[in-house]
Amino acid sequence: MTTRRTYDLVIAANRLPVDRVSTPEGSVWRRSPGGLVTAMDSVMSDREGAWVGWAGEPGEAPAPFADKGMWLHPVALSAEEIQLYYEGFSNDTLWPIYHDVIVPARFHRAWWQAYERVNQRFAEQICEVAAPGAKVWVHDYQLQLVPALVRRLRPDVRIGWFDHIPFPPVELFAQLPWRAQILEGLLGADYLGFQRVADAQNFVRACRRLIGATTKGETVTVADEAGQRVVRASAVPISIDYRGLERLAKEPAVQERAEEIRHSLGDPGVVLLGVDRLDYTKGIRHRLKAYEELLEDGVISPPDVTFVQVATPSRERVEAYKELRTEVERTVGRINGTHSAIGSPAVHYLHQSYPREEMAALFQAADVMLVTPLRDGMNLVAKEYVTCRHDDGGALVLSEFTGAYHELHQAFVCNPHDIEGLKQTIVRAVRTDESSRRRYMRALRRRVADHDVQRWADRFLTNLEQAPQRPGTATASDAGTAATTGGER
Ligand code: GDG
Repeated sequence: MTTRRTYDLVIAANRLPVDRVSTPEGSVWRRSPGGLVTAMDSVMSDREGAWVGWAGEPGEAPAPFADKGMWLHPVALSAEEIQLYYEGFSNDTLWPIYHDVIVPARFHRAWWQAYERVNQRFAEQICEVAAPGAKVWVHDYQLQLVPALVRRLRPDVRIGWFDHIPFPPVELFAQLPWRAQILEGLLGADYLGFQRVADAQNFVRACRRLIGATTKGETVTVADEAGQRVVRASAVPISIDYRGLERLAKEPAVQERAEEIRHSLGDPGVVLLGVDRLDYTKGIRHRLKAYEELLEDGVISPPDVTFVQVATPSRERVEAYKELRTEVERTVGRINGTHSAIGSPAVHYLHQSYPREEMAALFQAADVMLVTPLRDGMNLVAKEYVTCRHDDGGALVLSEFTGAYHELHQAFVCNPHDIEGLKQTIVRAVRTDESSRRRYMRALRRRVADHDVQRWADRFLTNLEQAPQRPGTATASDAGTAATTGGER
């Protein structure tokens, strides 16, 4: 019998950080793009640990394997579970509820049951690779039951959970038929990290109002078989690998590519850029509407101005995403039909995904970056854009409904629901004098440089280590806050 290796740090996320790709030499594992992977990659580069997650294909899980110094432990999901747990409960129930119900949430008991089943499987596999007393770091809305399930199996480990998306106000969260189970699942953790202070407060309030928990400042007191425990919930906003990305953006090949992109766009005076997963939360429709009206009003026009929209394919089997794609593509077609000239389209719409180098070049080619989500946990694209502008050029238009808005104060701030206001903000970003724009960009870059992803991970892990476990050991920030009990119902 072989002894299984265990780890002091275990990451658990819905997806492993790799995708299987076919090459002429056979299939190989490649790092997958996306915010969480990019963030955790640089965090794990100087730590040893295991990562538990789904490998991206239905059916039996591949055998665990090592990759870039990390032990990857795949969790199996059947085709039916992908449909019920991932596309259904995670992306068609939780995602809309947690993003202000921009589209209606759908509730199905079979989706919930699959969610429970898959969370249980994740918990069991985490426990297989966690060393005694290990730190277990669970990520995101797909795995909210995992903290309590792990605690039941392994009371010796320290459990943290980080919420990459917003945590909704109690009035919206209360719609969830399984709201109590989700809160109890999360309260299995020692520490819960959120993007914004308001998200942490929404969680604490939901515990008080919906399950009658006793709360005090950032803490919730939980009673279990072992007595009373205190769970802390606070804001630790995620960031990016500033130094790594800046280094990439400074590479001569990337800078040459940025010039080449501008040239192939016809060397316009102003390049506007949007980069998003094709998701209804990202405000792409509102952005296109504002742009179309600016063209109609004659305020801007091609070939002097052009707009590049990268819309990375996402969740293509979920109905709301299919409808969004149809609508966005119809709108782009209409704008181009009316406002393009031969050789100078008004909108360059790219429903594709690109390598990191190309993204860095695009960011450098863009005079104005449009980040206009209706709701977004953080939005890493905003931070990536300013990081790539080592020339202090460019301007960032940023929605106040992103987590990034709470950090990037020198952006051109917009409310994307207010189309008139959004139009004015875009024009202001284009017309503001260069020296002011450079001053804003320098300040934005400083913020991201000082609050990069390594700092985020250190803060999360320190909070996890220091999380109080018994009443009376709450952190200093709670001093003087009156206790509130479940009476608010
Ligand atoms: C969730 C939350 C939160 C996109 N297209 C390509 C590509 N990307 C990369 C971006 C960025 C990431 O994907 C997207 O991250 P965002 O933060 O903007 O948005 P979500 O995917 O919705 O992420 C969000 C995040 O989790 C982290 O906590 O900020 O609020 O919704 O890194 O650059 N990368 C490459 N090619 C593409 O075509 N290489």
